[in-house]
Amino acid sequence: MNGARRKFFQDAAVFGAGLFSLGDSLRAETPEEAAQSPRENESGRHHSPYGSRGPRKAAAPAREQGLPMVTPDVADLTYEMDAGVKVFRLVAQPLKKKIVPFKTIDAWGYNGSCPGPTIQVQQGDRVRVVLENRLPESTSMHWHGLELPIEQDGVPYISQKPVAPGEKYVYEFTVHQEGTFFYHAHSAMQEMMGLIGFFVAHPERNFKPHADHDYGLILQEWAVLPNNSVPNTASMEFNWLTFNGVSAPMTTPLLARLGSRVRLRIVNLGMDHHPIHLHGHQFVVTGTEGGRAPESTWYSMNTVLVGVAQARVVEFEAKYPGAWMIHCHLPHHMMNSMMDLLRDRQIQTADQTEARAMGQMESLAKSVPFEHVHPSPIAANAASVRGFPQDAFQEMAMDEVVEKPETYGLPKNWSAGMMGMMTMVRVLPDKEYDAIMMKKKMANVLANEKRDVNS
Ligand SMILES: [Cu+2]
Repeated sequence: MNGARRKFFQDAAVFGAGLFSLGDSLRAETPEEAAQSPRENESGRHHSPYGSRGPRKAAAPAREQGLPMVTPDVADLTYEMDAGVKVFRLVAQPLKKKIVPFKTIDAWGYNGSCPGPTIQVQQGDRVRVVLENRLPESTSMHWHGLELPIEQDGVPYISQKPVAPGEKYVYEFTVHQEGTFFYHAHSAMQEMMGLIGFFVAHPERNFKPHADHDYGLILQEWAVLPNNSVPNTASMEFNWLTFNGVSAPMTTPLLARLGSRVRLRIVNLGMDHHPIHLHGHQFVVTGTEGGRAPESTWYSMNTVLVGVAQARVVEFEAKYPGAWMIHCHLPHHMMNSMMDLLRDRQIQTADQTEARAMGQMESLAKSVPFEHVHPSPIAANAASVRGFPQDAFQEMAMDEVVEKPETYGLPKNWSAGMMGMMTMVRVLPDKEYDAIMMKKKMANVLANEKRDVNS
């Protein structure tokens, strides 16, 4: 029994003997292994990208099993094996997507998820994807960055007939590359409705240096006017910015053990390029949408511009404990749309110091349907200062509303500082890291029990 494993059992004991009635599945993993497990789907079951039967035994023994990527707030897509082919199923469909606690939009996605569930395969795999179209219009699927036969490229009329509503279409190809790719509908407006997902191909041989954590973020932007729930895909301006389909503070923090090496893959499918900034650490770009970048090209930075249709893979040593922001640095992309709360009201004057305008700002902030606070103090003479308010009523702390194991232990009102295209990497010493992993396990167990009771 190694140290981490022993530690796990010590922590487990703190949670009481009841834990040990939970079965072998809970005990099967060390926290480290759990951290490397792919996220669970809605039903709470684990789904390895290598399938429930483990890595394919028939595969060439030279292939090394990679560390699965975790896509916070998005599940992995499971597959079935059919004569050596990994078979995935994607259903394109309209769905409701809650992007923050006070905003749900009518997006389009796959399998009830927007962005769609993450596909993870290994270099060399033969892959089949059965696409079913439950959209009200024709669609097709493009495999962005993959080198495959033209018949599989997913461009309507050029390489295939459009997939009509109610129809299925089968794509099949061999993945000879490694890298961070994505799948998306090859129709501009459908892309802007959310029809995108990760397609990650793990290398046959693991890269060096070894990464301890592997996370993925999909950048999207939405134009949803007040009183509306349908994104305006014709807009050139965007008021909602999301990582993996949610805006901060709903984004689930990334967890990293202090001293570990973190890989972060970022892909962008919107109308803007996003400078993604990491606090407190330096990273190197180790890959692009074309695959691994040679080490001779790596140099230190802390902001990487992720252009439209690009993928950037960065890696860093999680050296310093703390909750470190990861966010787009465009100022308007670090905000949620307070204007959305205006509903039928509008600020009727350009003079923001006017009492009525301020009153409206304040009252719209109060109109959200959950408990929150504006924790920052305001000067007694604030109303007489030109330019006020700026962020005063925007920063709404809603810690309880967005609470989850990954937010455990954050300072009070942490959520007031989190908006828009923003998340954080929590670099945690062993004790805190293990405690949160334990909380995650407990939450999963409870969810599974609830499901079993209901079924
Ligand atoms: Cu941005």
